[in-house]
Amino acid sequence: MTFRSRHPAIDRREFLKRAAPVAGAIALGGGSVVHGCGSDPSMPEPERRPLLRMPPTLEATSATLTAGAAELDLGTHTSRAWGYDAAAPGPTLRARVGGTADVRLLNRLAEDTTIHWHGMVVPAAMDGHPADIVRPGADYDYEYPIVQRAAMNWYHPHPHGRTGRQTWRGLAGAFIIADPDAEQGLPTGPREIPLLLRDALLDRSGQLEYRRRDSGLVGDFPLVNGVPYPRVTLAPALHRFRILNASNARVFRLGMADGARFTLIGNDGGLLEAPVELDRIDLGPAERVDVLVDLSGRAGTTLPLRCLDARWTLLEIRVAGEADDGNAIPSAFAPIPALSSGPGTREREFRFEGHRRINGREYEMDRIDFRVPLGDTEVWHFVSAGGAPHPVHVHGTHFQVLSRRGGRGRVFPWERGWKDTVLVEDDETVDVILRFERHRGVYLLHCHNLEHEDRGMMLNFEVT
Ligand SMILES: [Cu+2]
Repeated sequence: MTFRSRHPAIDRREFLKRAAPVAGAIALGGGSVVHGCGSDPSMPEPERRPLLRMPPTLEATSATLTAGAAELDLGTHTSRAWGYDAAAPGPTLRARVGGTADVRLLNRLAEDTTIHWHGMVVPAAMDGHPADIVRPGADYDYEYPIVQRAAMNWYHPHPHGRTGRQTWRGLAGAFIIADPDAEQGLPTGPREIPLLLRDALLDRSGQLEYRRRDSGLVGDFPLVNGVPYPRVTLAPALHRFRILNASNARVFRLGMADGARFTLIGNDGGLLEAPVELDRIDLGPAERVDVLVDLSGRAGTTLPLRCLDARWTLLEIRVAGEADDGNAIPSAFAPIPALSSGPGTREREFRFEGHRRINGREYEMDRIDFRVPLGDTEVWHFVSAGGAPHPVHVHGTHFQVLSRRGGRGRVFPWERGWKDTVLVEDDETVDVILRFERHRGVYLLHCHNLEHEDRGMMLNFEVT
């Protein structure tokens, strides 16, 4: 049975009746911990799981995205939300390496917004910088060539001080850059499945709720492509999952329930050099992984994709149907040349302090905090100084992770190759090497805990 939210009084009564065992805890809930979750979620795991939805697909060569109101279908009822083209998450954009993106944003919200193309190397004026604001009722044409490797990137708002709320309300979508040559032999079509993971909170009337929380807003139940605890039925064949952590502040510890292994093949910056067998991945906000799961020979079984530390079954995969010979897991992909430093390599240190400062400073939109010469290779050190985890994100290029000192003390398989976001936990320093090769102009370095970002944990730098 479902009910619609057009009559708030009835909806609220109905919701409280359905959610009676947990309703009293909602006002007290919403723990500030990033790992794990409370025991009284505002949307409990249902006995009958709703079907996984796929966001609609749009060719990025000529697209229009309208930012405005949307409805989130939670299975038991709908919640008001925001979305692109009335969908949360918004359409999955697709483009090819060597092609172009030409996307017009229509801002039909009642407040300023921008679109940032997370993971895309674009000219500064196309990057959705907070200074390039799009007013309510106004439009903006984002147009740029696709000059980077195939990968799953994503798009979301980046207006200063409002990114957390707008993204939480539902403004986010995947952007898949394809390269048929590099990706030869990998599952496509219905065997390639984008999974946008996030967490959420509902208020007492069952509506999606944003709360101000300096440490980062963490929800108490998961949404996968906008659906709470969904199920999907897949054929007994190899599948490719393109997974994005689109949450504001939660780290997802991904794994299969019975410890089954899966094959990591890529991350933020595209394919790794070789597949890696894993039973667990820690995915911080804004990070992506590209994973193969072999369902052949598993017809009639059910595989739960779990968030291990929150103890959520994010997605129940039911295997059914005819087997086909399909795809095999490749043994290797293209080599990734390592960036290397020398005696003259410039180094910079960035200390992420508490919930709002980098190197003692809060963000100011008109201040350039440092300058980087185009084409120079540099080593940057990201230091956690309280308030972690800090998922550190660099605009305008990708980097390679050299080392992690202190804390977890190692570079994980999902941090190899090219990255644009790296997770820095308490007592850690993460060293990365990078080079800006494409565009001059003003870009951002910031924490992708969106509440940290909104409170000022962000710097402007200019590539000169
Ligand atoms: Cu942070």
